[in-house]
Amino acid sequence: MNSDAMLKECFRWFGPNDPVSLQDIRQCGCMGVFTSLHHIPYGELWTREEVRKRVDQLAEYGLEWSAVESLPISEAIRTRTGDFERHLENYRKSIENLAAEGVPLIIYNFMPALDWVRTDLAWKMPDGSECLHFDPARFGVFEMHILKRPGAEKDYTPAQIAKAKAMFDAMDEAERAKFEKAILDVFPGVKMGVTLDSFRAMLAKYDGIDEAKLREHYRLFLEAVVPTAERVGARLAVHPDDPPFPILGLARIASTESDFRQIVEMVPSPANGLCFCTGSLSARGDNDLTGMVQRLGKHIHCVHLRSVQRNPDGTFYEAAHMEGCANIPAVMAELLKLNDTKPADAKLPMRPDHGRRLLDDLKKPVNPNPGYDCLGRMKGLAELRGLMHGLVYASQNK
Ligand code: DNO
Repeated sequence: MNSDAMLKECFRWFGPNDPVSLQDIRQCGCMGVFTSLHHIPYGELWTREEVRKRVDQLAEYGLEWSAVESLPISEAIRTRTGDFERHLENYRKSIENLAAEGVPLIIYNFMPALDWVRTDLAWKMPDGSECLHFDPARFGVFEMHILKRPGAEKDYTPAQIAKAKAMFDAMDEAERAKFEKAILDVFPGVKMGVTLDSFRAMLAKYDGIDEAKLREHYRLFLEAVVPTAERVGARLAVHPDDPPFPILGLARIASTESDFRQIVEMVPSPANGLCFCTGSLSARGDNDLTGMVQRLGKHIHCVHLRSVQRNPDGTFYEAAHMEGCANIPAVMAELLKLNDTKPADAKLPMRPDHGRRLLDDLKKPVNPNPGYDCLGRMKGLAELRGLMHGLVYASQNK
């Protein structure tokens, strides 16, 4: 194995409004970014011109557009209602336009209603840094006592139900209102300022869409877009559910190895692949990360690296990149072996996912993109880069 086996080092970039600039990203030692055209509404067309503008903007800083994250799938497509045929046509055209401009790798997710979910975006660690945190009981307060979703109790353990009740009972009216807003505001997949009623309406769109139905919609989506992707040499990569278990009664179909197996077998094609996100996947103890790389490797198109610390009560927080429950050195060793076998035009790009908020970032205005401050990710990337160099060196000097 030589240095060609190293994953391509990238950062996520949220576009011109991202407080972390392209120059910052360049200085962190990245060769590319994962980014999206965030100004284009979900379902609408990405024209060649808009894509080229972004490619040129990145090139000014010597950066490539390593992966599109994401080319979002509209709720109409997921639920197969309203404008979904037109959105699918736009999706195909956008894939063509991206490929034509030299951007063939496209990440998306198939999570209903919401992208990733946490209950606290600024969880204080003993060293004063902050990270993202999920507490099922806290979420339960919201779901069982504020949203009052019928049947929500079924998703909780008796201990979590009791804890949620105690937390709710201890709050007065003002605290409850504050709590409701805090939870609604931390749904990163939702525009800030959503009300409880509009949130209920979002969820209602999925009434009657159980796991089997959602899988069917997903298959129909893949059948509609994968042939186009294959024809133009694009590669689609599905991001795992985050967290990888059911929430809010919504179906989950991209959480486990067997889910991913079904996804790649549903519409077999080199264009139908995976974004391997160790952070999302490691929030479940039964996901064998190294085994997944070994067994699903040929379908993996790109990588997100981070780790979470799971606790016995079901809470988890985002650990530092080399800490927590995911064995990142072991996963990295497998990823390097895998990448070594990939052709030059399909080498895996990776980005250190969510970092801690630490050092000077704590003194700056809160980043609108939780988890995406610069310094924590720079630390993560530095550790991952060192790990890759060490593993390559060790393989050459056995
Ligand atoms: C969180 C990210 C996700 C991911 C999307 C892909 O930080 O990993 O938001 O970008 O789910 O569509």
